[in-house]
Amino acid sequence: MDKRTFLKATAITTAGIIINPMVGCQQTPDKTANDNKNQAAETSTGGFTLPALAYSFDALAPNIDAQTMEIHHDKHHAGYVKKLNAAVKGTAFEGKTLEEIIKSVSDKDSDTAVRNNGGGHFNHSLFWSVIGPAEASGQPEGQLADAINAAFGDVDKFKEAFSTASSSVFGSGWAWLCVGADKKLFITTTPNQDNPLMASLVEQTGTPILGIDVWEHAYYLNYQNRRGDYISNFYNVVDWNNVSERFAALA
Ligand code: MN3
Repeated sequence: MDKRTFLKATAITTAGIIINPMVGCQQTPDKTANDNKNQAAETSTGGFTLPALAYSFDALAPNIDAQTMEIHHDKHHAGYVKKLNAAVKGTAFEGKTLEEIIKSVSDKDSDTAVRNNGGGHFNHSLFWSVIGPAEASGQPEGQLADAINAAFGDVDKFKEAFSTASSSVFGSGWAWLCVGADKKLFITTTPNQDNPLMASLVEQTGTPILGIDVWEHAYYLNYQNRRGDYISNFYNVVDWNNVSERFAALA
């Protein structure tokens, strides 16, 4: 499928959710102001939808292959969205925004489905928007570059620390670059589909501005057991403009 066909095919799923994960997300050509309005209405009634990718499935190859992108987005992420909609029905979460849900889930058994699928929807929405074609990847600049230098020494040292954190996740989970309440950057990891905004579940609460999915489904088709290679190639497709916008929005 070429890019044009892809965009057309996915336009009907365009979500443009109006919370953090999509800040600065590139819009597809088919996107209209009306989509935003519809999404706001849907979000307020718990009708969460799968956000379209701003690039084609093969746009990140060879760093992330097309088949992985397609299955990851169309099957895994779509599954979280569907199950989240079912899970919130008739609960106190119904009618809340995704961010409100993420911030308020607890470790109670009754929250498990919302925690896993709400986290899955939030985390993947963020993930698709902080990655993109390698040729547009860029480097951290401006305020974000200053904050990275202050927190980690320099960009290479940040990457080293982020890679170490990503590699250390046992089983399925995520590594994150977060902004804390003090506006300083820190790196953390979460198991499964937990997120650093889940204040009652994590040791250090923060707003993620970059995340890497280290579930095997994110890399296994191309990299098999070589998680380390997937992590090193991830930096080739980080959309630093998006990450910088996220940081600037919080500063
Ligand atoms: Mn995933």
